[in-house]
Amino acid sequence: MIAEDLPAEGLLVTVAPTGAETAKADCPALPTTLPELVETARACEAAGAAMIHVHIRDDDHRPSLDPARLADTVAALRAETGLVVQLSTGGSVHDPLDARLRVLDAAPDSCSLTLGTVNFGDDVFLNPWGFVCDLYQLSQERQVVPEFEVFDLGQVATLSRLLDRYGLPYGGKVHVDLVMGVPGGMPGTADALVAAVAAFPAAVTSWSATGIGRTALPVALAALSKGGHLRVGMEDVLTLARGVPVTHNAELVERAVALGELAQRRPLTPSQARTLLGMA
Ligand code: KMH
Ligand code: ZN
Repeated sequence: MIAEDLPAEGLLVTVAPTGAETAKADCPALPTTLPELVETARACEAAGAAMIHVHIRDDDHRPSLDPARLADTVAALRAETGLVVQLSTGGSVHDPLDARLRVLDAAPDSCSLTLGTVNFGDDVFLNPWGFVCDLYQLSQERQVVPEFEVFDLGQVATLSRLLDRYGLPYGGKVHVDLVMGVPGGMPGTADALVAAVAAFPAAVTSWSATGIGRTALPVALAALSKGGHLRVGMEDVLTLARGVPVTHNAELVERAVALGELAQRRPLTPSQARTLLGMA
């Protein structure tokens, strides 16, 4: 593939349409089946998304890391969209570490890689240092581009430690996603975002941010004002405003694109996103 020039004002919009935390019974609009996910991905690509962060569900709509299902999902998204396909290695808080490592067997373009353990509401999202190192080295070996998920400020220091020990990711770019406003992690505020961005190692080449729930808008606006990119989707946000439920992930992508337009940023195409992330 020929590397495309990247416009300075380009905005990477990533959609995280499903997650592992919301029950289908509580939110029928959540895409939990493969046909629903593909339809969502197509609509979100048309609305301006360039990457999709994927969690899959089983036939009962429960979170799953089933290897065959993951491979089928990657194949279907590649066949039906041009989106950069990122599989979650975070899974749900109940998934064992070895199953999370096996996600890379599905050969996605990208994988999430969380840089440390964090309280996650009443649960614990476990990411011990040894696991972070194993997952990182596996991503290098399998030529999968990691997206470094940061839930708390100390995890930025862990990114420096990881890069110092094992070098750059496959593709040579370092892309970070700030996940803000999780009960147990850093708050979804402009102040916390500025502190995290200021602490990034020099090797970081791009970053996005997402705010959980009602922190979505303050985080998105702060990210745009600091030159960051946006992750949106029903993994993190289920209402557009108080009492106004999201009925389709594309609504959140459209809102991200509209916010970007106000900030004079234009959505990157999937092909431009591949250049940004070191995949081209
Ligand atoms: N579901 C959370 C426990 C990721 O996808 O890598 C973790 C999560 C992060 O969503
Ligand atoms: Zn996720």
